[in-house]
Amino acid sequence: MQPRILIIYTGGTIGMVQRPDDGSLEPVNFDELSKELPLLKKFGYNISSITFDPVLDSSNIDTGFWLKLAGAVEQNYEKYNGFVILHGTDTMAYTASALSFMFENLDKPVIITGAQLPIGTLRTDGKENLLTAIEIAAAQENGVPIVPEVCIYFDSNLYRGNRTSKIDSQHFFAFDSKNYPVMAKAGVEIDYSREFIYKPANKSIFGVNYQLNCNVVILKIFPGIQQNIVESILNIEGLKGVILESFGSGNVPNFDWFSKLIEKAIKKGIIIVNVSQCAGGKVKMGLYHSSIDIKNLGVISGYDMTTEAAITKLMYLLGQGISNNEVRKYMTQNLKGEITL
Ligand code: ASN
Repeated sequence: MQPRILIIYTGGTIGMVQRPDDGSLEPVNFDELSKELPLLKKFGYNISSITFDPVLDSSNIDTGFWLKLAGAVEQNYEKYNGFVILHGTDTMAYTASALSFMFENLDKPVIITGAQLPIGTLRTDGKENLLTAIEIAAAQENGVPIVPEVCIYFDSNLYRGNRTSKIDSQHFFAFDSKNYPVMAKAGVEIDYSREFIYKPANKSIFGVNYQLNCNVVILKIFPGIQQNIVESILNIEGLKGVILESFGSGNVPNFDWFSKLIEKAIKKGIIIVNVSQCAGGKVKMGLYHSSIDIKNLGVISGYDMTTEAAITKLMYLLGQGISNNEVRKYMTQNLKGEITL
């Protein structure tokens, strides 16, 4: 039987054209986009598509968009062998991370891709990205999908979605995954690194968890950060969780005022997770004296999680109506391959 693939087009540069009035790029619908791709028929797959209304520059997405996207996969889950999501690159890593936590018992490929140049332009990267993403979404071995994960495919590389960050806005090599190996490389053949691909252990029913809590913030530390700024952030009404983007292996200024503000926030029940500003490596609180205080105060280590994975995981866990202790516990456990412990 022909593989059945659903393309979900949400927007992004891949489907953009220049506005006649000011020359800026904005997304158009999938009919326009598919005019550029008569090649799709050559696959011999059964390919259907749905287009989001409105199509979006991915800078405009919010958690409502994730619910809608996850819902589109859920409604069509049984009918298709794999899914390709066309998405803007700017927030693609956040969406990939969020979906990885929202999906339960995923056993089919969900491959997210997009482009740095619109598909209608001559030198576009969108054609290769889309065509290979479709091939990966359809790839099976003995009737079983090769990549049953939420992934980002971009510029010849297949990445685990929740390990990926956007690292370049100008070049086709727009994404990287410093702390987890590439899961497939597309050259003459698509070369899968099977040892790095998740294999679902038991067959449970696929579902989506739609509960997210957005009362979270990312606090990036920098030399010169002021007490009143940190104080204001940590006192935001209703704040439940903070991703603290620290230096190097988890270091922060060990000024007295800083430690006191962290202590007060944790005592109020705010969960603080330490991730590094470095793209590679991991948080090791206590390695340097400059992270001992926050460790003792109860800041949680995010180990080698990306900021994108950490913030979406925190939204997901805080949405589950579980105790703070449980949120803290699961934050430091590997839920969807997002963390190396
Ligand atoms: N601004 C665009 C977006 O994220 C960038 C892109 O897709 N390359 O929608």
